[in-house]
Amino acid sequence: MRKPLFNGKTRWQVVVAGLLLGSFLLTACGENSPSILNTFGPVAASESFLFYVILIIATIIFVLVEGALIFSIIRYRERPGMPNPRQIHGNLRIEVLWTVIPSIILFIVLFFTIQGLVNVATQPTSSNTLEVRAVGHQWWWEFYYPKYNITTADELHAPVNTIVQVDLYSNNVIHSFWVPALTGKTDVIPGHNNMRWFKADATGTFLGECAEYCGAQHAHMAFHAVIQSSDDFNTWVSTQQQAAVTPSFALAAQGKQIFMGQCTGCHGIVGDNLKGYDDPQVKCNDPAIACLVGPNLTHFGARGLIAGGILTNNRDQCSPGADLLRRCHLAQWLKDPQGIKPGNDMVVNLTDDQIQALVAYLESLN
Ligand code: HEC
Ligand SMILES: [Cu+2]
Repeated sequence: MRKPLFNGKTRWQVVVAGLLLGSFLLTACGENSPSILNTFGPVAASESFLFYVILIIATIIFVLVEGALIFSIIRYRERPGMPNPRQIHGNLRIEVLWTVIPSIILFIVLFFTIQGLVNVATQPTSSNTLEVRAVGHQWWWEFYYPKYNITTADELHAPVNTIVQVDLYSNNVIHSFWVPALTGKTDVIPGHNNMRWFKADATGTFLGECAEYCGAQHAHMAFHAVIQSSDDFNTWVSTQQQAAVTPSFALAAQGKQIFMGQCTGCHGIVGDNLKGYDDPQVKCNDPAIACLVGPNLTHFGARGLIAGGILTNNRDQCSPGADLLRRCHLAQWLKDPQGIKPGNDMVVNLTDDQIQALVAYLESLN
């Protein structure tokens, strides 16, 4: 007799280890992680519909085929003294059937696929389409609104129930624009300006990510799609159109001075080193213009994320104090951007006092 692969005790150990390892498969199912199946707009909905169509068809085929296989293995297994089964090689009827049936099934899948492609590709014409240019940098997203002439980073704001046309630009490597709850991935290719549209059915903040490997910090190139009521969106736009506020207290004024001395090589603040959003350096997506390396910080204090979402902007923890570096993410970023996001383009060397002042200034920029 053959020896069993595992004896009783080891078999249990294998089962337990298998269950524990298998549970890793489910660890990505956190409540807050975005899912292509939990959709908030027609583009993502049509993509997840296609997923279900294929899943259902594939499941039916799997059950039928595997069922027939298992049935045959058991029912027609070899028993002592059984003759050879009847040979059906070259049976025309069976050959035709198992060519025609799969073809029909594939045509059904093709039909839904083409329908989905058309749905996703055809941007509905609407008089109040919002145009946004999304620029993929290494490693953060910049959003420029041609109609309003404003630029921001890390947050794509848009009104609910509005067609949003996203023009995709890169002047470096290929990125991919993806907001799982709102729209599937579209490549962002240097020199080839792709376009993606979406519409959100509900207000809320949805996570976006870069979906094409673009370098060491590719995984930290996230953004928020902030979907607002049209009133809230209009308020946001008019706030963004303002120049940065003048510092209202001494520490912030000191921060502004440090910004002017050490940060303007890479960052812009309208009212400080930029005259307005008309400044050519703002329209960074035009490859003909040598643009600024870092995000526009004019209204940094109002943003929720820092540097492609590697940190949240927890400004309520950023009031001045001795333990600032322990509480405030912005202070941590300014202290050691290379430690937090190795390889990114920001290199600074600041004293803790300078950080206090810069945090006071930047977080005051609503
Ligand atoms: C050599 C260029 C460079 C210099 C100098 C520089 N930065 Fe940056 N900064 C960047 C880049 C690039 C990023 C984005 C990094 C990323 O996400 O990969 C960034 C990100 C930031 C962010 C996060 C912005 C956001 O919207 O996510 C803040 C805040 C910031 N820098 C502040 C400063 C301050 C204050 C100074 C001056 C003391 C400074 N930086 C100097 C290049 C620079
Ligand atoms: Cu990227």
